[in-house]
Amino acid sequence: MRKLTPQAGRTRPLPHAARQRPAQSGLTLIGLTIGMAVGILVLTGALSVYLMIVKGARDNIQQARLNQELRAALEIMQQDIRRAGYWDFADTNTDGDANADGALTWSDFGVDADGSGTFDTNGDGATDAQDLHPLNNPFQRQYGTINNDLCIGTDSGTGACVEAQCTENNAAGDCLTWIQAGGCVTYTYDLDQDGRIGTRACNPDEDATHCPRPTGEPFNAGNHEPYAWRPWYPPAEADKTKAIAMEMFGYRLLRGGIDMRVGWFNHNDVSFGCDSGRWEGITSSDIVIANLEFRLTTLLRNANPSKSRTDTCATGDPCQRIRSIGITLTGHLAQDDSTRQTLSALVAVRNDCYVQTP
Ligand SMILES: [Ca+2]
Ligand SMILES: [Ca+2]
Ligand SMILES: [Ca+2]
Ligand SMILES: [Ca+2]
Repeated sequence: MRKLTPQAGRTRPLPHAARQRPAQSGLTLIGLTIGMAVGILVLTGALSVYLMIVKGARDNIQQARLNQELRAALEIMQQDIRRAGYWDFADTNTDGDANADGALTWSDFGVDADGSGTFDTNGDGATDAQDLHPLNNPFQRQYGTINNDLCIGTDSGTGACVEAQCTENNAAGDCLTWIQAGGCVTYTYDLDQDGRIGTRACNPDEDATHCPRPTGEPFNAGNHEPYAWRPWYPPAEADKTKAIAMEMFGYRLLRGGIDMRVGWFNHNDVSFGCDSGRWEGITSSDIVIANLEFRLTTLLRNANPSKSRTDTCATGDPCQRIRSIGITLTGHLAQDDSTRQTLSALVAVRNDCYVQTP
């Protein structure tokens, strides 16, 4: 074993220049660069994760917002459309017994100076018990071009609905079930339960200035039944031409939004359809409605108790129309087409329509 001499452990004398500078410690440039690169990588990763979380949260909020908007619109339409054809002919809120004899009869609807035709739902020129019969429900009848019954794609010029497609026939080959589909629906119901289409008649002594009224068919009875209305003006309007008739409703898709029909355009506007009247939007401009479809299914059943339900309705048979409407709604956020959502609902229309076969 070699023994270390004291000389072997002794440090060598440093060169002159090194002896002049104090010894330095720290990172080399390469180490520093690598460190920074690793740091940047870690930071970038963390930032992108953070951004992903933020974007995910924002997307969730927007999806929820869209879902909420679509659901609200669907709910409004569902609740309202199921009332289509409601008529308070039995006076359920007991405000119609005008002569206070304890019963609602045609005489409570008043009689003309000539004694007839004031309340004439079946259009036979006489006011009698027939006019309060469910078969003559004015909210399910068509008077002239005014179609009060539930109708898809209503033509305001004729009151016609879109063409129907038969999906089921009976043994005799007559149609039992048919479907009508479109982006607009109209209907009426007795919102104020006064038995008439409209919200209460004007007093007979009120002139047209205070109670503006349309003059065309079927309104030329001059604010007489089954149509009756008080003028109503939007709060900010003093203009009488802004009168709005109530109880004639509808929904339609127009320019990416859903419109609700709120009445006539003015008192000269006597039409009722998808392309006339005054409408207001019920969806916000933050969302776009790409599609709205109403799909009306009608089941026709013979209501003559001595016949089978699926028998063809012969002359004199009362025929029952049982209706339901499927509503399908597709929308997306106005600034983001990729957020698309579709919702649908089925509405059972509560008031069946009865038709006496001619
Ligand atoms: Ca009533
Ligand atoms: Ca009475
Ligand atoms: Ca009559
Ligand atoms: Ca009414």
